[in-house]
Amino acid sequence: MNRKRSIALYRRALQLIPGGVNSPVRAFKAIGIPPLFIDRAKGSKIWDVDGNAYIDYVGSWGPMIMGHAHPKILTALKKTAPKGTSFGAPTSLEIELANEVRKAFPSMEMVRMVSSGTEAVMSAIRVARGYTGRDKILKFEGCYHGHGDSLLVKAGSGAATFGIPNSFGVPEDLARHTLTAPYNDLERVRILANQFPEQIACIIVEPIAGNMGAIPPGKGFLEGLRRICDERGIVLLFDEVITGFRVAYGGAQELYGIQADLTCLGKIIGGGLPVGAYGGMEKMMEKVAPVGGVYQAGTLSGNPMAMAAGIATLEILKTKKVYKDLEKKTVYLAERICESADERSVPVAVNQVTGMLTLFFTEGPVRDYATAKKSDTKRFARFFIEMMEQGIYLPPSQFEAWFISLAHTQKDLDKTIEACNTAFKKI
Ligand code: KE4
Repeated sequence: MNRKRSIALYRRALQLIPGGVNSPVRAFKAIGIPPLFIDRAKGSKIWDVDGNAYIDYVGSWGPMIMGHAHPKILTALKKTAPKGTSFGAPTSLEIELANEVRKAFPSMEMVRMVSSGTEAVMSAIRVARGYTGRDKILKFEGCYHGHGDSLLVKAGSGAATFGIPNSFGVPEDLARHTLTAPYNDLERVRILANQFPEQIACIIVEPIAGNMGAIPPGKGFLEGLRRICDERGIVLLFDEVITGFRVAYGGAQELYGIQADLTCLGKIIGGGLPVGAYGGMEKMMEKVAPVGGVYQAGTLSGNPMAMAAGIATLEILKTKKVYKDLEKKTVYLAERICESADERSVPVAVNQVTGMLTLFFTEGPVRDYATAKKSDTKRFARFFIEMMEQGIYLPPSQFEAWFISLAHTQKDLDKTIEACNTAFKKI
């Protein structure tokens, strides 16, 4: 495929933007080739600036569950834009979207709109700390919750329980307040909760991990976290920025029947425009300014264009059939990929939950970051390039989830499988 224009644009971008991209994963660093520059998208397809078409499984990293340039979203934006794009004042649209979110997530008794998942998580953690008066938080290795300082922390070496920064610019004194445990390891959570009694403000978890590749919670994991939090007055914070409206209309909370105390959302609720949201029990959310003393603000929070796109998106998603359709497509793709790999004796593990999946280049099972990291990332890179050459656009990292949309057709899925058959033979 000719990608001359992408390469030329990349060279130009490198002179103006760090790494030529506005978010690191877009740079294709894990693949080792220049990134594609995208011109347009429609439905399940995306076109690069050289006119090459691809079936898209990135979906803007989750938001485009209804497919790109959905007519209902475009209509909503065309109706809203002429009235003005931002007022810095409340509008009825914010009430409408908050109400829809609360109907989908009954645990979110009150909701605050922000402009990204990172902002939602940063704010929710501040609420948990303000509500409990405690400083520590506990997160899981391999889970990503945006780039807030307290979350850019990894497990200390050896037996060290305190977190250490995994980014320059994060103060050690702050990182120390972040404890980490392996995903699906309830025993470790219990040990840390006992080691730091009444010091942990919240446990934050991706109820289905998407940022080490897709990894569902093990049996009893979420229930165990709920119990530990109830016993110790710790806030249970579900980061549903990916899973919210993705795995079910009510996210992982609906799928597994577990309520969080605070929930973070993003991606899908903006329909492709910048939106994040956090919310939860009224007794916690009433701590948020201007009612309470936990400060949080945002110039473009509740932006009318973003609200309109979000409302239109949830309108499309709120029918039960949507998730049955998504589940069928996801299972079909996951099963065919496994068959294809088996026929060509390529060791893989495929994890899938409605609307999202990850193909790991390792025997598996993949149930946490340690097992995910056993994947052959060089083989993944070769697979990615082979699939791209055949018109399939995958997330450019082994440790991300593929996103299926309502717009992916049976033909798209079968073309993807044919491409896998060829790619598995060549890598
Ligand atoms: P944003 O600030 O990127 O809107 O959301 C941060 C975030 C929070 N929580 C979860 C579970 C997330 O997955 C994310 C962001 N996801 C990544 C991809 N896995 C966004 C892609 C990127 O960083 O460019």
